[in-house]
Amino acid sequence: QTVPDPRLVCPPVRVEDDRTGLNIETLKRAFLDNLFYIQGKFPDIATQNDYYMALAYTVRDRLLKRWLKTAQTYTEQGSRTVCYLSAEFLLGPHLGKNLINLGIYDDVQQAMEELGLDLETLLEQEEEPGLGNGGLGRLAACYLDSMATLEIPSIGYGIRYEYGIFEQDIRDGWQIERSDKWLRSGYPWEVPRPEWSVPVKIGGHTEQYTDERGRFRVRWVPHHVVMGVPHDTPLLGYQVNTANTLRLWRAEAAESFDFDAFNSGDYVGAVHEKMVSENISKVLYPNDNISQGKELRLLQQIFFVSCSLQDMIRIMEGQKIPLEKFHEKFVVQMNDTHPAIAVAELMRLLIDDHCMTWDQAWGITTRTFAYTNHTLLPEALERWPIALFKKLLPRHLELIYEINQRFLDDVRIRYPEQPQMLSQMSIIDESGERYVRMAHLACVGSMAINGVAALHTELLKQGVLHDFYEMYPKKFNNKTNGVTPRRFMVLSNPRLSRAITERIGPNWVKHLDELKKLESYVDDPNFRQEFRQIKFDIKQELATYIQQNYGVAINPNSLFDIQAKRIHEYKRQHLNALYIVTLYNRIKANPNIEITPRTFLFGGKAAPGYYTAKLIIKLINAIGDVVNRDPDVRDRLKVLFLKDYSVKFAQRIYPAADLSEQISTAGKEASGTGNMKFAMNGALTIGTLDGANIEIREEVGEENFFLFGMTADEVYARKAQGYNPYDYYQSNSELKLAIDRIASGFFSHGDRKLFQPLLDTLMHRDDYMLFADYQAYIDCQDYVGQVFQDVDRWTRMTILNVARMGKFSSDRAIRDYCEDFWKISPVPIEIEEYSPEAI
Ligand code: CBF
Repeated sequence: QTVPDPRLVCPPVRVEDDRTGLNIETLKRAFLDNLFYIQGKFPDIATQNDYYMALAYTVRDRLLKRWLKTAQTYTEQGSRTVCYLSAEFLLGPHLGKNLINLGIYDDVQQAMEELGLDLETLLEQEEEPGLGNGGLGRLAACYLDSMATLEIPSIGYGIRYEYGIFEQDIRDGWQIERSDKWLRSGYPWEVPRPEWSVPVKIGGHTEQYTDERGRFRVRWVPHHVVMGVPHDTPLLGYQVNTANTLRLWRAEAAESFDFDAFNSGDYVGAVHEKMVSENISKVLYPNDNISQGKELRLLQQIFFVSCSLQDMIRIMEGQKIPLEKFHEKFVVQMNDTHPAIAVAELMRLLIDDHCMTWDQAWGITTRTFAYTNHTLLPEALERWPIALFKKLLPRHLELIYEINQRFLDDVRIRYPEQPQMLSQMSIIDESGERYVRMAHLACVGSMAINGVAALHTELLKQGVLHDFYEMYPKKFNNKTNGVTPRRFMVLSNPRLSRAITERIGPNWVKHLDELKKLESYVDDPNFRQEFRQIKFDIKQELATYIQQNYGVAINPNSLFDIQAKRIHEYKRQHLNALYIVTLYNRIKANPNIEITPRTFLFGGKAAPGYYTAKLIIKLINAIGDVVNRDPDVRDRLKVLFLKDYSVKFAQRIYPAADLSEQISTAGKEASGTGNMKFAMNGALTIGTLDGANIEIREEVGEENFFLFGMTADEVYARKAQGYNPYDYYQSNSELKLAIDRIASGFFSHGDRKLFQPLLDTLMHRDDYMLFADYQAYIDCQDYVGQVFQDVDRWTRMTILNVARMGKFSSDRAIRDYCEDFWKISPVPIEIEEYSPEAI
């Protein structure tokens, strides 16, 4: 062991100065300092964005001490670490969350006020890193928050897309996409680490050779090499000193300039390779639950996976841990199959670069990885054409063939009389054009496989992954999703959070089960009154926002019925639309009919190439245009599509909802997490027995949940019987009227063709069985309307929903992962002067 040069040993972290101090005066001084020295502005010419940046740097400074101390502690202790590999992290804005987690939200608000600034306005300035599509990416972000809060050593690894999820605009009712330039005004939360860049090989061919010790080896001669440059973001836990790392990779050309081409006059050619390489991290694929099979996407996957695994090896080398202990040092969680190439890449690194034998490498690999499946939808299951694999990843293909051959030998032994099992389970799909099945690779290479809600895991075991379940039953387990209450309650709904803390104390923020204590306040008139008032005020704020931004007046006393999520046929936004048309038809037939006033709000993005989803957006807007201005409706119904749904906007929407629409066809939504966020904020759910809805209903009580529709088993049975949606259309007069009104061009300025593709699909195929569930949904919605009129009953139901949501904290989910198969315990980080305060 060499003794470090004393001049190079870091001094202990200093306490309470302008970069670390948390009192109001210090915060103000630090803020003005950053405005001057980082933004280069005097206060009188600074923009709101300058102020936001100065504040962000002030907060970042306070994270850095904790972050460096965390890294130092993990290094010293050689801590076992979770590496969460995800192609998406939908982080949402950092500033507010960091203020909450540092426990300085109110002080910073006051500091800003004393400087004549409004914290809310500054928070609004932040461009969120939209590096994900929806539930899967947001789940990854919630899990990183929980891991830091629970003091679990972890690194999130992903891609630093230059353009995240597109910005959505609505023009003439249609979705328009605009590129998301989230980095345009600067991103203060990250620290680039070019010194830890790593090379990633692409293309080329392999060669066999014998090394100096006479061993048979394979060498991969790539067509070219791309560099991955890490950009780190510290992620602080809630009122702890732990700040873990999110490490996102940016692609860079290995050589920025081809001098030969330049010198021979080919100026454009000289930067060609640079452009091609940098394209890898240029843009997030905007598809949720759809795999398009594009070459660039496969490049993105190998790029971030290879960078991340090489980084883990570098960390081990730095900590002088022998590589044989890789699986003891790291557990690598694969967020869906997007990182599943990691199984082959780790084998390659261990065998080709680190001279391990096959058996040694396979032993390590299969004790390192775990795989979370997030969907049953066939169109989302990833498979890559062999030809593409061979072109981009020739060495990986060889390794996959070898993994497959050995795996199929096991299958043969296990099922000697069932040769069909070989083709069914093979990692290579040979039924037509040959493909690599990524889910099969993930299952074979992992020690644990989980679904994300109880039903989903059961359906995986019975369906898509049934053969693997039979072969490896012990690998399978369920981990119902959860969400972080710090962002989705404390930050997004401060008034409700304060009201809760006043009753039951502050511990619920870290131990969400404690919300149970609220049950004893369910009959307390003061609490009920305050609970109602909070909801009303938030609805009124949203109404003002809508008036200002959409020019539509909505009634804050009406029932706010909200469906906010990606637009997808299986999520059935169009079933919701059919109810709106049904209500409208009833009003037209009898303008004096008694109905509960409702405001229907929708939000969500459609994949740019998903025509039907875009047509559903158009339909909602078209219905809104007519309903919102029909005098017969007399403001009893309002329909609005709120554009550019994002994490920031979601935080505003959840607290304003009375009713949360979770109406997917049973068996299609793996879990859902919006369902949890709405319910935590006191919305009641109308939903099917799908995904985590089932568990939410179990927790909150069936009398506090509006259930309708077929079960997953009934869906399969109805399909097997031969489902004919047209029969429903003909036999249900309200359904027929609704469809006919849309078909007549009533909502489309007389254009009968516009919605015909959507209606034809419904009437003749209806893959997602809207018609079969229509009547149950209508009846249930009518019942919701009645219950809403009974204010006491409704309030009671909403309080009980909040009180019983403890299970759905991402802290619970992370604890389950830790105990079950990550086998990781907390590593507390000591920083002397920090004393956590209650919120
Ligand atoms: O598990 C997180 C979420 O992932 C999805 O969004 C996905 O992209 N596969 C699912 O559709 C959700 O049901 C699930 O909650």
